Amino acid sequence: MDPFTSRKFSRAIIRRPCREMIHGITSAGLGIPDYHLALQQHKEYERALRSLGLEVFVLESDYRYPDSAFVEDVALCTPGMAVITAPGAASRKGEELLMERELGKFYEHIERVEEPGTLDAGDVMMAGNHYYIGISGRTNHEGAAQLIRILERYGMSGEKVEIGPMLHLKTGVSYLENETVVAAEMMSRHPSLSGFRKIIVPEGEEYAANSVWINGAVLLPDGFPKTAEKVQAAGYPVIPLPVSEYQKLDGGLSCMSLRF
Ligand code: CIR
Repeated sequence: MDPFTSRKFSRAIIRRPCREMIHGITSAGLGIPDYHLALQQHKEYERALRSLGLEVFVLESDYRYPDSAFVEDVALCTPGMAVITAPGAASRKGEELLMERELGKFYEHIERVEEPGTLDAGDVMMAGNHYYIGISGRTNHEGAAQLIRILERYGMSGEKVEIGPMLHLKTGVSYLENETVVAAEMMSRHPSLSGFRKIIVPEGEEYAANSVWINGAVLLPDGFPKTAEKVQAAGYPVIPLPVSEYQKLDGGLSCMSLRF
């Protein structure tokens, strides 16, 4: 397959936030999320996925895991197999087992990253058959090396990307297919990303570097007009979505779903 062949997603998995989300991990300093507003925003997110033709599977909230609405971190969905991750934050360990059960309904082949490897899939950016894997506070070298070995067994490839103090790789860069990324200034200069056309997020709008390409359109967080304009000018229809309550927990749009 051409490494830059655009894929088409037909399904998504999301998990409703739980009331305990107010105890989720955060460094944002934006205050405590409003659970009811978060639920509304989640439903809007779900509607947007459906409007793009996806069949959406909505998992029940799980009070044991305050961060469990951020489903993207606990699994990586590739076209031929899924990888269950080994979450890098202690309070999130166990979320991946819940997701393994769900993905077993869709995937014949399921692989696992195992400790001492740790990996949050928020650190994994898929570009065709090649995967960029951020080395972060959540994803260690061992976890990334395991993932690369798994990908290679299935005819794909991966490389490690040092990301510095950011939470996850995709906090600062998202792949919009067509050899294009939207990236925060700092990430846009990263040597690993030199081959991509770049849409650089203006200063003050860094949060919008986490966006989601779905079947030609781009979901962007609401309230970042300059980025929206740039993404639109690059030829993508943009769907702005309010996700303020997730931002308060360091979560971006991409973390809120698994698309496959
Ligand atoms: C966490 O710290 O794990 C959650 N509060 C936010 C996770 C966001 N996930 C992501 O960026 N992929």
